[in-house]
Amino acid sequence: MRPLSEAVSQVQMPDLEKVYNDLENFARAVQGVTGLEILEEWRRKLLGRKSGSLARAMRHLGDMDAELRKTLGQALNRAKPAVEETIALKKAQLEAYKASRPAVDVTMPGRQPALGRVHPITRAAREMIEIFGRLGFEVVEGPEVEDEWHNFVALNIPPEHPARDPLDNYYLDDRLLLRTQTSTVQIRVMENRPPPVRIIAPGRVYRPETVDAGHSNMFHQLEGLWVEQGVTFADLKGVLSMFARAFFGADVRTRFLPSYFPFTEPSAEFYVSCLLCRGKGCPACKGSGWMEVAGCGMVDPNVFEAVGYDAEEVTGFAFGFGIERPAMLKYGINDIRLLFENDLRFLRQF
Ligand code: 2NL
Repeated sequence: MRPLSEAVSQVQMPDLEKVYNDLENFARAVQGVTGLEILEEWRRKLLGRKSGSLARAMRHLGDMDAELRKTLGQALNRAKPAVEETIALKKAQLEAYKASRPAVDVTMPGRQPALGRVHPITRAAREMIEIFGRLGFEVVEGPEVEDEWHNFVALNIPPEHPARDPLDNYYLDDRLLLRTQTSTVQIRVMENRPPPVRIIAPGRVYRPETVDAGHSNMFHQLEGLWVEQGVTFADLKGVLSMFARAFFGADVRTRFLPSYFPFTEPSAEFYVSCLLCRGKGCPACKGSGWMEVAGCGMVDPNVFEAVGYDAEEVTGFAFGFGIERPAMLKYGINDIRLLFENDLRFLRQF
């Protein structure tokens, strides 16, 4: 720095105040420079060919008398290499630091990972699975693209049955369709292992429905099947009643009304006391105090025959819950479409 301050003292001329100030400021600031870009700015400011302060000062020399020109010229000529040397030293220093600095600062606090959530349908399904698990039911899964045998024929749904109408199903070609219930999975299990079976089949099912607040053309079902020697309708009532108390609350009431399904005989609809009005009657239960949550019944002997089980040897019951409606009632969701739009503002609430 000595040659620079010497130079600075020698260019101290009133009409060349700027170069003096710039050089002095540079001399003061250079130790504290932390970036190559700032150093480059200084270089341009002082040494730039056209508008650097040294070059500007030089251009004044011609206007001065000989002696002043000589003194000043010498001072400016000495200042130039002094500035260059100082910049070069600082540059080397900054580059050395940059090269030696570790690439990762291990002392920096970590980034908070964005945690996802469990979708309300998944949450409801898991709760249902957990409860049936305690009752000894095993979870099975199967394909969503099915053939007519597993979706209809084996379930005792004959070719003329309205459920097979092409307008009520998503057929992919004349053989395959998207399954309309998860019974297909239970048929596959019975085809592949001998009784007893005690299984539940949760999963997506598809029906061409007009979508509104209460209907979706894709929804979730959880079907159950218990086949064993001596299983009765009383077992069915016991299992579904225990499930309802565990899932909806200990004080929920239950009832079974006669119904019809091609794959069960006898068949019933399973109701729980309305979860919103606790049975008093409200718009959600259409004033009845009851909500239907499942269909059920004793497995039809024709189904056993289709899968190769001996209907004289075993009996069984089956049931089918939708997952959306119980989930919506439990978590206070009033439009089924919210469940499938994947709007984070909705999903973050669970
Ligand atoms: C409903 C009706 C039900 C079944 C599903 C079933 C499965 C086999 C054999 C016999 Cl492998 N039945 N499943 C039985 C009765 C009703 O679901 O309305 N679900 C929402």
